Amino acid sequence: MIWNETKECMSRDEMTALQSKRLVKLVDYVYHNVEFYRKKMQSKGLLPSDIKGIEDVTKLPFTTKDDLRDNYPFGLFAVPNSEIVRVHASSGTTGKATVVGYTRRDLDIWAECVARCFTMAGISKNDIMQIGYGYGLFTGGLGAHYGAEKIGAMVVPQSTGNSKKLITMMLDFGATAIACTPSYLLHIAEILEEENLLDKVKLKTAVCGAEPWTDKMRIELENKLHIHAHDIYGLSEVMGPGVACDCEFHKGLHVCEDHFYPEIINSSTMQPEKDNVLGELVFTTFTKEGLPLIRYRTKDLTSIDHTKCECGRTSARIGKFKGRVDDMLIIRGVNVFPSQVEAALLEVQEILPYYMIIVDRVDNLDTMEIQVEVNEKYFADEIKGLESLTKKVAHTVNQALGLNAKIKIVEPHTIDRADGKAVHVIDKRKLY
Ligand code: DLL
Repeated sequence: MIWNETKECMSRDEMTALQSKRLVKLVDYVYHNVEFYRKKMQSKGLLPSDIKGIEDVTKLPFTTKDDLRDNYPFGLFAVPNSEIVRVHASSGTTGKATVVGYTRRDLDIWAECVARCFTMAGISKNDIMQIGYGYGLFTGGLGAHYGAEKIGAMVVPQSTGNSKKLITMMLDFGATAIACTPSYLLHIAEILEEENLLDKVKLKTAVCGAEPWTDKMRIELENKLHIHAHDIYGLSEVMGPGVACDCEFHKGLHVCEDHFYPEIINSSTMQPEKDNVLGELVFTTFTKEGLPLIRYRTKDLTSIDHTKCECGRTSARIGKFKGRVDDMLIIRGVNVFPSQVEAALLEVQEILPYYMIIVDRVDNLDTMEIQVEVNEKYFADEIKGLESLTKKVAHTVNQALGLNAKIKIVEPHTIDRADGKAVHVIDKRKLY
């Protein structure tokens, strides 16, 4: 069985009719079950009956990550906690997590969407699939896992952090498919090459996402490992992986449009953009019960194309991502906001709030160095204590971000004072 190909191959008119029906139902649902949306709609003088079809979506208010944070942890849930069977979380702009909740039906739909993406990438029940995304609060591991199980693949829940074991099992089990971040797969490919193991690999397909990557990087991975590599997109607020994926033609990522309505807006005017014009991607979730979202601003920059794809699918396609509207960095698949780093640094009294985050990619793995100024008082008489201060800062940053960073303590007044908007990040990776 091909997962929901029938739905994906609906004509545009049929899709629009389904989306209209689902939007009307969704608006009624959130109005009656989420105080936040009821108030937002009331403040715009909107009633559910004002939304008659998908063409009315632009009348609805936007939702942002800040809204989720302000309603931390469960304030935007539309069902009682007893109906939520799982939560995930990702970083918020100030260090407070963004918590997302799923009902049993949400999890079923999520698995179906991921199964659809993996099927699009050519994966089937005959595959042995390693899941190399982190399992835990991050949606990557468990999200990919249940999608792969749904299509009946033999799933190896590898998670991240032990490349050696992953490679051993890849070879011993004869793994034919893998899901992980593209940079992690490049890292794995590099090790395989160094150890002369490339010809022992049975891998045929990789489904990579959670971070931006270029077509050039895809082709490099494909050539090195002799595989087909596909791009999978998603975000925890909307669901997790499986919101969109590219087919064998790699001409954009097909959106699971019957569940997630994509819009591209101009983030200055907040008005919708036409097809093929770059703007901010916005999603409305049609079928989510636990955390339904109306016009969620992803901050991801891309464009949309509603024409039929060469593969025959009629679903809207979003282009490869061109960056973000905000300053979020994605480092080894982990979302990092400079403000989180700043908040962590401010906890250490010996240092000053002047810092620079330098991100690079070494051996295909992201690295992060944080240069931070030490307080003059400590610098003068505590040079010998710098090592322990470095450790202290590293620990504080690790606790806040869940990531290791190299800390470099520098003398007072080393870091440039900004004339205008402070620059806190130097990103040396060539991702876009
Ligand atoms: O990264 C979900 C995911 C897991 C997607 C595994 C794909 C595979 P978050 O941690 O909430 O969720 O981060 C979401 O990551 O807004 C994008 O900026 C970025 N992102 C995700 N997939 C892609 C991709 C997961 N294929 C944020 N290309 C999003 C570019 C991506 N950026």
